[in-house]
Amino acid sequence: VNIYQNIISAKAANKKLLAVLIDPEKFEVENTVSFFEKVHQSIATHIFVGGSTDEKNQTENVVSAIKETTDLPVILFPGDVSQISQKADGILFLSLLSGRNPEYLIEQQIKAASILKKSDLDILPTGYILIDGGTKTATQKVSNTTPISQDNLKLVLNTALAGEFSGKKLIYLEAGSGAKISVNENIIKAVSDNLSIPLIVGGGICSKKQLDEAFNAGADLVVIGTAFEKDTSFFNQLKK
Ligand code: 1GP
Repeated sequence: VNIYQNIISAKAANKKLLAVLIDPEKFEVENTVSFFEKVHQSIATHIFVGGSTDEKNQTENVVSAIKETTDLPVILFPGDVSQISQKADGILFLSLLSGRNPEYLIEQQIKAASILKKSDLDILPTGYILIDGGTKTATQKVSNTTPISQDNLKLVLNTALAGEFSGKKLIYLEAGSGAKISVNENIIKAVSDNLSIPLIVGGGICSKKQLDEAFNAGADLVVIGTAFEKDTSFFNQLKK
């Protein structure tokens, strides 16, 4: 299965995609089966695994448990090079384009290159754009970069376009995990109207209404983590 081709086909068919984000530091592996029973009854189409940090190196264990439990594509969303598991299906190869920290623009990517060259992971070059979500998120702290204000639509748009022109295959607008304010609909619409590659949106989305708003504004794939971590009954509102 080619993960990117599936995303492109879904976009062409206007089929919206939902990724459940699993943070290896917080996920309890013993709950994998019951968690995925709920995932499978929902409209979720992808599983993302990652976090800003993974201090106990749980990624490998968590990915193994997930792969034993689901046929949904499992895509790494790594905070750094230590979070690469060969057991996943693909990886968001992220460049933090909103920041000016070379570590997350190119250094981590160079450190990952030889590992990825030997792997079978589908590599998805992704322009990652951190937007101010109203609170200092882990992404902001760990990357030591400043997010773009939601008022600076022009900068968000130009950053996304620069990503596309540099050859990124996806653009990810990120308000940060647990953001108070998710990426606003005007930004999603403007970026989506101007991009020809698929648009991922995440951070602070915790209701069906917000999910639909993000989709209607033009997000092709929405990522939700915290809302499922807090209460798995949220899956009941997202039944197929
Ligand atoms: C964070 O975009 C993802 O990287 C999801 O954010 O945890 O707030 O859903 P939440």
